[in-house]
Amino acid sequence: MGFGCLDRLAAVLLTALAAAGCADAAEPPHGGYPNVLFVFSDMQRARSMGCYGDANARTPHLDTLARQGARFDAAISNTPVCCPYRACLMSGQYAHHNGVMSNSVRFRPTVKCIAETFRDAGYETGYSGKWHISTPREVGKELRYGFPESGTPFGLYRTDRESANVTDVAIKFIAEKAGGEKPWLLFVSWILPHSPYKAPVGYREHFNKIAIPPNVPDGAATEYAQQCLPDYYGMIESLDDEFGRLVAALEKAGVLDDTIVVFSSDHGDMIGSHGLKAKRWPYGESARIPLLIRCPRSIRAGTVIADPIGSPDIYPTLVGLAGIRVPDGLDGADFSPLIRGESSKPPRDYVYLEMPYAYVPWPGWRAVRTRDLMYARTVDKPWLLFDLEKDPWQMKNLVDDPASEALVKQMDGRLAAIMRETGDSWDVRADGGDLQKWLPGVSKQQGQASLGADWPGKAVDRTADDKPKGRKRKRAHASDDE
Ligand SMILES: [Ca+2]
Repeated sequence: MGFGCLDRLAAVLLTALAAAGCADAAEPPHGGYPNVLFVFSDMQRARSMGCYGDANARTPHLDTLARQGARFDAAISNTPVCCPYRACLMSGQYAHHNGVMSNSVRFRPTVKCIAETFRDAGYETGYSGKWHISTPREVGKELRYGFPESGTPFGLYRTDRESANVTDVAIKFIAEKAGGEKPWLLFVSWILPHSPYKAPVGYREHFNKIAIPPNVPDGAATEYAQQCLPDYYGMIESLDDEFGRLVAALEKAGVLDDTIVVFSSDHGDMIGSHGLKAKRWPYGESARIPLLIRCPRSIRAGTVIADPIGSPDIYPTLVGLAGIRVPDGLDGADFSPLIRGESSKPPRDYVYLEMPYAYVPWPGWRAVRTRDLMYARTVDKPWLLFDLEKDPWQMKNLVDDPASEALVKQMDGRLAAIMRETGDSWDVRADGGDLQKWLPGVSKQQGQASLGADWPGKAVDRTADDKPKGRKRKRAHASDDE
């Protein structure tokens, strides 16, 4: 029996007792349906916060959230770049099922989206901040799939990096809904700590002494990390302050303990690790994200979950935590029994990652992340295998190690089976968006990827015959890689 069931039963009993003059008004509101506040940043890797063991970070509010709730140590962005993550989050579907396999590709979910499910269960919904799927450029107007069609539009993304504006909208929503008849679902989407690396005034100065991660090679990569990281951590500290304001608003409204509070991010950022920049890589700095969930009515404080969980799992898990029936047809799984401690076994013991367009030769890379291993391949060959228990910084690639030959073969077979089961293939294609920018050899590849390290796309000599056929070349929409 979950949060919703228990609390609704308690609510019914307490309401009956109250009617008989036997109880005060301490019952859970809304028949036991909790509010849901989902807060996420942009480009924040898991190892960027105190609660994830990063001594560089100053994140007291988020560390408190982790202490009071559940911390996921292997939360993975399945397709670690902006629009694909958001499409997975909204639909609970893999990129090759919802259509968004790169940025600015049209969102085509074939299921009810998360806000539609909550709305149809009686929730009010709200969204503040960066949206970035189904934008006016793609479909003529901004489609919100169950969220009200208002809020900070994507158009402000280029100019409005003021997290406080996004927080203010959310605080207003929380205050307005306090004491209302319906529970609510609110998403808060900050753009920081996305590049350009520029912390709000007064924050960079807190990070003059930064420990550079051991997987950043000497030379250009280290210089790049030294230059970027103080601002990166400064932006994250500023978000922590904003997060503190949200928690204070919940307390002021008297709904903190009646609200499932989540913090996460859409993907990480390499910032020099392995000699690379940006995201779209399967490495931990790019694909591993923070995921914290506080819900004192059903989640024990200090819960730590080592099992991998992916972006499409968030939707069914939040629905499950709220006590609403999970819709059919989602790729994601409901982890709520695991989080509540009702089950010791995760609903799935791996996360499947797919990146059809970026850096490596068309059609990209695929990967599988288990609790202890990360394995990735390109269409041509096995690429990366890391033993995460022994090698958390992913510095010893075992893929060509003769002693790991059997393990490589086993993981490769497993990845091929997952691809078949999920209906993915190396021939999956999407039209439009920014896809052409990610062909090996074009300026996007050259400008964003490498700080001198070898990477699979670098040495590829593409001929005209290799290029995807049947697609009209056109100017891509995005001017940056969000
Ligand atoms: Ca992003």
